[in-house]
Amino acid sequence: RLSSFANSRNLVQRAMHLLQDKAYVNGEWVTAASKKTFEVKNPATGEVVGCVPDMGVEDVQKALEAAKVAYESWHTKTGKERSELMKRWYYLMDQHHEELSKLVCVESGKPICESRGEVTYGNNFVEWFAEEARRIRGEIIPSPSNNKKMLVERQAIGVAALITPWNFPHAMITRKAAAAMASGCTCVIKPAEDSPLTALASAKLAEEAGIPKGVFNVITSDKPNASAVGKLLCTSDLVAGISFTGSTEVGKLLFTQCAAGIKRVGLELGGNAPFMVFSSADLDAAASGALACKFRNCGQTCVSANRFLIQEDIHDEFVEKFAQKIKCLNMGNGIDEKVNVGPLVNKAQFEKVSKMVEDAVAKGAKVILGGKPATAYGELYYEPTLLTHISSDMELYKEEVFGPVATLIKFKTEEEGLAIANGTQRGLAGYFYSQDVSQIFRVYNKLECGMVGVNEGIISAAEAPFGGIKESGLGREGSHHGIEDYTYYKYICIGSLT
Ligand code: TXE
Repeated sequence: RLSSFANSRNLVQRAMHLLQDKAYVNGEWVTAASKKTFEVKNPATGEVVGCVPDMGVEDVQKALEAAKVAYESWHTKTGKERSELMKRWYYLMDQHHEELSKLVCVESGKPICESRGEVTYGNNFVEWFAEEARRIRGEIIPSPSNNKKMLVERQAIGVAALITPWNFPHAMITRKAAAAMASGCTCVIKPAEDSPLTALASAKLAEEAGIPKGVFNVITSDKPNASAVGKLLCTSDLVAGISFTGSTEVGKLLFTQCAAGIKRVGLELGGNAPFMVFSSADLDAAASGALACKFRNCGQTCVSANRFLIQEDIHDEFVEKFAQKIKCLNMGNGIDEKVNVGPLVNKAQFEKVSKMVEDAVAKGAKVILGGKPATAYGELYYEPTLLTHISSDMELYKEEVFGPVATLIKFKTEEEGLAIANGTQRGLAGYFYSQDVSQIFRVYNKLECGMVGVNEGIISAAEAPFGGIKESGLGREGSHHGIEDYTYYKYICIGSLT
């Protein structure tokens, strides 16, 4: 199987030494106790690109025990010591940038140019949090009494369980794990069943960097095992906190399971981002921003624009400009440098997109471009699609489509546009284009979401806090706020020593 990975495409051969067929627990490469495995397929071609252990609760329990033991020595290291080890990990990731990018590309179907961007973005979190490890500060409280010293320290919570999705196989792991490790936590990571190979490659580099055993553990499980493994992670006394990125449905389930043990929970769930274009906007810039925001990763991004709200008087001109740009997209197997739209990740996502478009068309949506599977490329490809005449009863108005489908809605006034933008239980990202300064201040203030792009369609960076409100989640990842999910305040009151 592994040789078929190499034979099938010369371009990925350099990734071979990072390609693992075992999970990484307590510094060792291990199989599942059941000896079961599962295959990882390239969504672009359907070819098997790897095969990894299908682990169950027995295996996860061992990983948690190892992480708990490792926590004792990891959190008592100085910030500088953790920082130095993490920097070595970062340098190795940077040196293996191209191999990591190719793994991202073949296991998720993300075009290679974007996969490289993801690896840069993902590596940045390791660099950022390696530096942050040295800046986790406490406080001295002005004491009401001369006989008492009052201090506050930030301490690591313990073992962090990290459950990640397939849409950013590298960055979702580094964004969580680097923050946890910088704080002094140890991690047990369960990557998505579609994309465990990049996670294992990061483990290989952690091993080479000398990250101590038990600090960074990766367990791999196929979909049928996900709920039992998830339940153990949420209920085990060995786990201090959970961080999850994925669907709102699973996020709510994990939140409920964690409630019994009052565990720390970080949730980064689905969005339903509005992308507003006002009359005063630079329409060429808005169309370029819309293209990047919508079609990046084939629309499978939680901060992707889900509803384009266009002010009435510029609606038709914007449709024309946006359509021209969409027509220039190149679909195909993402390992080809010229491709910028790949396949959807799996059959379930493909069916979700197809059904949502069928539902919209049946309820009156007008297809300007696309609107059907792109079968000439393969099983999981869907044509870049532009729909107008969208109404609030359509599924793709209410829920994120998570595919290459742009839906346009007209609005008359700023108030009406904002009411549509905020009329959702999701609140992750929101975008708008306007050249009117007072409108910019009014609108960003009123948008109900955790992140706002103003005249900008791509907003995420290691330096900035990523996260949502409403049902889009809890907590922030990245920036100096990223350590909050993994630390707690310990107040120390020192009385007189005499
Ligand atoms: O998500 P799941 P899916 C949204 C997006 C997408 C939809 C469904 O709208 O169309 O979710 O995608 C693990 N206990 N996002 O089905 O099932 C699973 O193994 C513990 C948005 O892929 O939530 C994987 O590791 N874990 C999102 C992870 O959860 C469980 C990214 C995500 O899978 C589990 C992905 C359980 N019971 C999808 N069930 C974003 N916020 O970026 C599944 N998992």
